[in-house]
Amino acid sequence: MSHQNLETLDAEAIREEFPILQREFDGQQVVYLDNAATTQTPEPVIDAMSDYYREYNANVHRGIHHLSQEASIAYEEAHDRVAEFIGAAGREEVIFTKNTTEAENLVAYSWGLNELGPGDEVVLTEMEHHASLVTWQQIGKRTGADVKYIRIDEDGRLDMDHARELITDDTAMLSAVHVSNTLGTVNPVSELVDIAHDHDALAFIDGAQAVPNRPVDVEAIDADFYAFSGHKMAGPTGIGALYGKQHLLEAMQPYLYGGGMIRKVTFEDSTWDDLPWKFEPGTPQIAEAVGLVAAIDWLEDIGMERIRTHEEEIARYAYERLEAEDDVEIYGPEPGPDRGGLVGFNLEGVHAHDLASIMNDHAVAIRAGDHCTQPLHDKLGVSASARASFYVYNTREEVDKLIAALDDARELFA
Ligand code: C6P
Repeated sequence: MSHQNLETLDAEAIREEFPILQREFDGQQVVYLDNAATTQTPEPVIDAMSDYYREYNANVHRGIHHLSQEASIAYEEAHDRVAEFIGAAGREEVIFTKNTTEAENLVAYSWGLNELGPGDEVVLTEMEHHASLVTWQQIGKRTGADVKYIRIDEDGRLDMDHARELITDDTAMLSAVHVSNTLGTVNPVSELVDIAHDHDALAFIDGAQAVPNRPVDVEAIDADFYAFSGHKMAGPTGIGALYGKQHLLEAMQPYLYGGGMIRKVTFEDSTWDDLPWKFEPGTPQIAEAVGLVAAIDWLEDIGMERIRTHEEEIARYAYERLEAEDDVEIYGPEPGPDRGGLVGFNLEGVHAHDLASIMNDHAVAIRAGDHCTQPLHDKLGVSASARASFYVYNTREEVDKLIAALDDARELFA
């Protein structure tokens, strides 16, 4: 199905490409509002992966038979497609990882363990996901580097004056989320990267919640590293990507060792293959790479700008409906260009887990908990929050179902 002839995004038509969205629980069609955790998969992506297993499944890089050649070409070219999608110079700058978390660890272990020491500082934000927060915290403990956090203000935006204060010549690495998975805040990442570069620090941007739903150009942002996950962008689980500037990746030690990443091995020593293979040891995620390419093709056919607009609209509608409820507290900035497609909130007197459970009785899937941002929840003064997160296929009617279910929660718990 081509989406190009539609002036605005037609969520109803798009839904038809997702068999899972037709599922019913107790006679109610599922309302899937947990897209920041993982998105659903459209037929073309499922078909691409199934075609791979039906038609050209083989190991890559090492075979000279037809099947291996086809699989190798598909796998290698997947790097080119991802590079093009995010504005990287070429496949050398795109390393496939398991997910965003592994991409964070790759840089933290490969670069951080070797380059950081006492006196160095790693600057994070208070809204970091545990994927970067826990990782850099541990690397800090092992290297003696200090970890500092840029404050958020009352609206859930970064305090940029504090950022300018905190990032100094002692800063070696800045790591920041592009879009917060808890507050929905879209951070001014180019500005953050510029501040880091003014002090000769490197900048890692966590794009897990950005790449799925807005155009991202890593060169325009000028990030040194940028990471995202396939499963949050209509693609498969098990694959994510780390973008890194070529000269930095070239200077870094491999993170994992084994076959497929070496050039020459003797009993005494080994040398490494070219980028990106140097960072991709062992049999990689071949079917998943094929699925990721299909997801990118599918998203680009809709248009990333239209996806952003749609998400902003749905999130604005959800925000306004929730804001109209006196007993609902919403976290993060007001709707606008610096708020992404999710709304985190709490209903007074009802624990977020109980709320999610009531929603589930209505087949409305939301997430409740700390969303892997425990320190941020401490800062907000709550142990958990509920979160509705949207994607291309969500509609206003689905938001209405979420709002309607609030009454049940009040009756039962408040
Ligand atoms: N956030 C959520 O429900 P992985 O799990 O490696 O694909 O992504 C980790 C990650 C990193 N950064 C951000 C900003 C994220 O939101 C996530 C994943 C999910 O919010 C699971 S906690």
